[in-house]
Amino acid sequence: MSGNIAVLVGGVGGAKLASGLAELLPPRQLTFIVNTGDDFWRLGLKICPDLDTVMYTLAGLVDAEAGWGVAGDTTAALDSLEQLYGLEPWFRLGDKDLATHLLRTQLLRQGRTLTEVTACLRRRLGIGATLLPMCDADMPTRLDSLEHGELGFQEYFVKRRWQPTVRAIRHPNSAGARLTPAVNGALDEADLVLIAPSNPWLSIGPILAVPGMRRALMNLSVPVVAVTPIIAGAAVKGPTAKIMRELGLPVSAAAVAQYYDGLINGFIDDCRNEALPIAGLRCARLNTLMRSPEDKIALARAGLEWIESWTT
Ligand code: FO1
Repeated sequence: MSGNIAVLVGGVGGAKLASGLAELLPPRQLTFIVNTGDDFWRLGLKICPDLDTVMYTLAGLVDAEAGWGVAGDTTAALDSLEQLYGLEPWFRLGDKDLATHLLRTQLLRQGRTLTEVTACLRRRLGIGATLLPMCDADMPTRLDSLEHGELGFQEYFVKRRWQPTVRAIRHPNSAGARLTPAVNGALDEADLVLIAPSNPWLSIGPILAVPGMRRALMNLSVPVVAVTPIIAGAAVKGPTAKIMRELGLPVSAAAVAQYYDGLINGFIDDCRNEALPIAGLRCARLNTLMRSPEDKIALARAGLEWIESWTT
């Protein structure tokens, strides 16, 4: 695939496809537009989980088992906070991971934007692909739960292990967010936009909620293709299927394609799902279950070849 590819991506699932693409394509062709709705301040540090998952994955540093944090990390600082000061360590910050949060927080406090800070971090890690936060403003995802009312993302996802029943997902600060020149430029220069198999409602939804993002995508004249996060009626990992049920949706790839309706003109479904007859939507049926580095590369290659088959 020649040309520039912009990828909308959230956490763990999306990072797998990101690494497959990065193995396949020259880094200058790749721009990842990453969800920052999971971001929050912890111990005075700005934590950006999805940016860090993609960054650590592309740098070969990620704890592949967990899908986040740094492989082989220790928790001496966190253990001291608990043992010396009684701090409940519900959010596990590793010692090596802390280096990222310390430097990012310092650079932000110097007045740099999250876009500038992210560029600095990924360059120092030797990552050639471009990594962009979906916006520079804080735009935290909030969830209305049946049992506990409104929850912050990490309280829902980590502290309460995504068990609360989700009634609605909100982005209360979206009015203060704007498309950055970097995101606008990446979309303008894209020859293809991919929506990675991240949680559509929790990870891609916040990106689409940035004012102007949907319009920018709809104005593109290049393919916009989503990859299913649902395989055989279930999510590979995390609360996607549970949230779909709680939002009253069928747990199906078709419901995901419907969520992206109007934004996408192609859909990469999984070969294990039953056929996905959606009028006007080109659909491929590939192995989207990425259990090994080879699977990630194979999906990236097969997906790009399929897209090329109807665009050149
Ligand atoms: N996820 C967990 O389930 N437990 C944790 O303690 C945890 C800590 C953590 C620290 C830094 C970071 O970048 C991510 C971390 N995550 C943790 C993952 C994170 O909550 C999720 O990856 C995203 O927010 C959802 O995609």
